[in-house]
Formats: sequence, structure tokens, C-alpha cells
Amino acid sequence: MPRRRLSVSLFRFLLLLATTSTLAHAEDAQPIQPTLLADIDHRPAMSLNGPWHIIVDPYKGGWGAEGKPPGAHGYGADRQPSPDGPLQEYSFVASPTIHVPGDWNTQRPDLFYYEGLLWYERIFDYHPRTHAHTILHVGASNYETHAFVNGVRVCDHVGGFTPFDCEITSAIREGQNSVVIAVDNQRAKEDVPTLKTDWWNYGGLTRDVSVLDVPEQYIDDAWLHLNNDGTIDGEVHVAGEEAGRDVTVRIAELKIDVSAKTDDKGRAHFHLEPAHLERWSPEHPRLYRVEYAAGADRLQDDVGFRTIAVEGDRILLNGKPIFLRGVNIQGEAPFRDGRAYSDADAQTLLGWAKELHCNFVRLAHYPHDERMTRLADRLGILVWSEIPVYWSIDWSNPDTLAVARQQLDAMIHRDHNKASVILWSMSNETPPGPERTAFLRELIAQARKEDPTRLITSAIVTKFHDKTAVLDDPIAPDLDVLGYNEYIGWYMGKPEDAPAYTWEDPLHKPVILSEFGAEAKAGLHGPATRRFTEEYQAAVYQGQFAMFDKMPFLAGLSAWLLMDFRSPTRQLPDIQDGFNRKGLVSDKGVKKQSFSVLQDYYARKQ
Ligand code: GCB
Repeated sequence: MPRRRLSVSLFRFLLLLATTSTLAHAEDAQPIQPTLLADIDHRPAMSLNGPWHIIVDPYKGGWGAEGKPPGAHGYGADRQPSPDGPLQEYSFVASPTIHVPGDWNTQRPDLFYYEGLLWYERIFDYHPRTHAHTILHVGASNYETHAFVNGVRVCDHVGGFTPFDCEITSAIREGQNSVVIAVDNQRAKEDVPTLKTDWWNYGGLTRDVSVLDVPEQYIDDAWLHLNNDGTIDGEVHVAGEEAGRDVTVRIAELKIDVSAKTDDKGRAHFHLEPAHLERWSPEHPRLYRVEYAAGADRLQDDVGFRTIAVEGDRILLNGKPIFLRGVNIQGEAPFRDGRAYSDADAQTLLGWAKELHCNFVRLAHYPHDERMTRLADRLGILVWSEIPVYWSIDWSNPDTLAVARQQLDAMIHRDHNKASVILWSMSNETPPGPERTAFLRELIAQARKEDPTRLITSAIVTKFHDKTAVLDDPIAPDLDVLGYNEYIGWYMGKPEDAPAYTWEDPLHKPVILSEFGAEAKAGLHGPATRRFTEEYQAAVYQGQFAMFDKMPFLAGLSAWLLMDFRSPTRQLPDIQDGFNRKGLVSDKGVKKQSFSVLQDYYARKQ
């Protein structure tokens, strides 16, 4: 039986039944599927960020004799050893701590290359409300995760970049509580992503962890979107699937205060007709405070209203063509090592994008911290958001498809209320073949069903015949916007060759060159013909610009990429040292020549 099989199969079962959340028992060997709350970052919560005890467990002994799951008699039980009691060969309280959020690799030198199981533990005081659900929220945990509260297994999750919420109502106690979270980042063929990626497999609780109460009936999804005619449609889902519950949407600034009743699936539908709406755009990122109410539950969100569509080879924002001036970003922290997780990280990364005159970012290659999409909403930056269906994954494995679907579902659920997000990307550089194409079609169908208001894309490897780009990937007709990655001047040819290349748009769809660029070590100077110098990288950009200017159908660009990032496949000593150096900014935050080269180009494109 494949390692992740139980979790994934249960997810498919849940999808079929279209059920929501669960609460399970520690003895139950079946996976306990977490739920997903709406706008968790806008609900009052008690943060569990800070130091957590850890036990590194390469031999997976912490699962105890019964194995995982349930494993409730292993480390999940969080017992204290006693000299006069039974033999016990672990103690969280006596073990070292690391900081949550944060990957483990960059917090301790001996964990830098560690891939495997690691146990986190923390004791916390809590006073749960009565008539409430208590929820343990995890912003992201890479990759396979099992959580225990007071020895009770409360949920299982697979996937390293999407949030999940574990119901802990029957496990939590008044006063002191223990939480243990087992995280295993061992890579596996059937996982998403799979064995090989051009980024570091950072392990651990990489985003915020918190505990909160929600009322008995609570809103677990709420989103509104603007129609072309200026009306707004929306849906609020109340967990529990109870029909006839009153749900209210208020937008005071638009004088909107309307109620609707839930149907037998717990959904309330809204159709709003605001009189004077200011549309959200990069030039005017107007957000309105929206208040949702259902019974005792109240939720606030800051929502922008805009439309996004395609017409021939153009992308239309609010009905008008827009050219996307973009840059790719990996989810790594500026000015320190490891995964990004803080407000300051998001502000620096998106601040640099603004400085480049970008109106668009591609958040590669997995859903980033929600701070990024929240801030993009506030700064007026359009976003391409992607799931880690990257290179060659296990296309014919139904469990792999199920886990990709679950990640797509969670990405959409978390961010479909954000005006900044315009593109859902299904994949990056996947090799064409019937199984790959069938797999992506399943994802596309799901994304269209879950969110018919946004555009669907994928980043495709460009195929060349001599100096002509051949845009014939069989998935292209299924997409709204075509993302093409190309590295003329780096993996092929010379920087100055680029303008000699011919591009066509046979499908007459919007084309974004979703990756282009070259490596340079910050501070390494020399002739523009010498690889890895800042001059060479700048020459690649100049060659690209000359080529872009001969592509009238081009709808947008996203340069590869904003900042150098760790990759185990980049091993050139004194130059790469374990980093992909295609950043416009080094991993230490130093801007390379190409930063101002791209900045000038985008200034001209404004
Ligand atoms: C690509 C990949 C990206 C790599 C990049 C590179 O085509 O999509 O993940 O990091 O090229 O630098 O080679």
C-alpha cells in the first residue's frame, strides 16, 4: 500500500459525498480529514507560534508499536517519564526547541539536509467557550502531518503548502493542554510535488499555528465576485449543512445589508446591486469591509471587486486590456535563510515587485503564505497562484490525482475571495503525454467548477524547431491563458540570439512568457559574454526585450525570478553554492544589475 494512500483515498470519498468536516477517534485507523475555515486570518485566535519542543525521529519509533496512524500510544500521547514508572524513552519537555513558524532545516545545522519524521510539542493554556467548536489551525506543514491534542489524534493531512483546520472540540480541556504534531517531509514518487524539484524540500510547521473557537454554526466559506454588469454575486457556506439559517452580508460603504437563507447544503446565495462601486485595480486597489453573519458567527473580510476575462489574445481587467508586467517569486525569506512566513517577508518581496513597476506576480510553484495574497490585494498586484504539479509526477496514480485535487481545492477555498488572484495555475513544465493531459484536464474541470470567475493557466515548456517556437502542447486548448517558459540565452543559444526567434499564437489566446532569465552571482562582474556575471544576466534580459517587442500578441511577462533561492541541484562552488542564482536580487537582498534593467523596461511598458 503506498505511503499516503489512506489519507488520499478518504479525501476522494469525502469529495464524492461532498461532506465537510469530521471529528474522529484516536483508535480509528482511518485518516481524519481536516476542515478549512473561511478567512482564518480575520478571526480572533490564540497564536501557538513560538518555541516548540522537537524530537527528530528518522527511524519513526515515535509511532510506537501500533504504527501510524493511530499511534496514540507513541509520542502523540506526550507522557512525562518518571523514574519509578514504566520505561519511557522520550521526553518532550527535556528536548530542545525550534521556532514555529519556520522550517527545521535552517534552524539547526544538523537538520539542514534532514528529510523524514520530526515531532513537535507544545503545552498551552486554553479556555474553550461552551457551545463552540475549537479548532487547531495550521497555515502549512510540509508534508505529511498528524496532530494530537491531549493524546487524542485530531487530524491527518498531506501536502506542504495549503492550510488546514483540525476540529479539537472533544480533545481540548479547560486549562493546560498538550499538542503534538508529527511532520514527515520524506519525498515520495506519488506525492505532489514528487521526488525532484528545483527548490529545497523545507520540512516542518512552516506557517502560523493557532487555536480558536467558532460558534456551533459557523461560516466556513464566504466569497463575493463582481459581474460584468456591475452586480455582485456571492455565496456563504455555513458548516453543518442546515437549511433555513439566516445569513447576512453587510457592506456599509455601499449601503448593502441583505439576508438570505441557507439551502439544504448550508449555502446562502446573494445577488447585490451596489449603486456606486469603485472597482479594484492595480492603480486603485480599493477594498471594502464586508461583514458576514450567520447565527452567532461573525466574520469580516476586506474585499476588492473587479472582473477578469479574456477576449482573443487580450486579458481584460474590468473590461479593459491589461499587459501583465510580472516577476516570479519563490516562497523563501529575504534577508534570512528558509521559508517566508512573516508580514515583513511579504512586504519586502512584494515591495521589490512594486519597485520593478510590476502589476503582476507569479507565486511559483505552490500556494504561498496567505500574507502574500492579502498584501497583493492591498498593494494592487495581480497574482498567478499555482499548485505543485511540477515536472513529472505520477500521472496514472489515482492517489496522486486525489492529492493534487485536494491541494487545488484548498488553494481556491483560501483565496477565492481575493481580488488580486486572477489566475489559477494547474501545473509547471509537465511533459505532454496522454496520462499527463488527462490528469490536468481533471484539475481544470475541478477549478472551473469551484471557481468559474477566474482564468485557468499552466506554465508550459516551449518547444522550438530551429528558431521557431512551436506552441502545440495538447493541454493549451483547455486553458484560458497560455504560460510559456523559455530560457533563450541561458539553456539554449546566446543572449543576443533572442530577437531572431519567431513566435506565433496559433490559438489566438493570451500568451504570458511565464519564465525567462539567466543566473548571475551578485557582485560578479565581467564581460557580457561570461556566464554568471551580472553583465551576462543583463544581456539576456536585453535580448529578451528585443524579442518581446516583436510579439504583438503577448499579454504578459513574468521574469524568472525576483530572488535567488535554495536548490539542491545547483552545486557550482563559489557561484551557486546550493542556490539557483536567477534572482534579480541575491538571497542576501543585494540587487543585481538586471533589477534596474527590468525596472526600466517595465517603466516603459506602463
Ligand atoms: C524552470 C522551472 C523553474 C526552475 C527554472 C530554472 O523552467 O520552471 O522551477 O527553477 O526553470 O532556473 O531552471
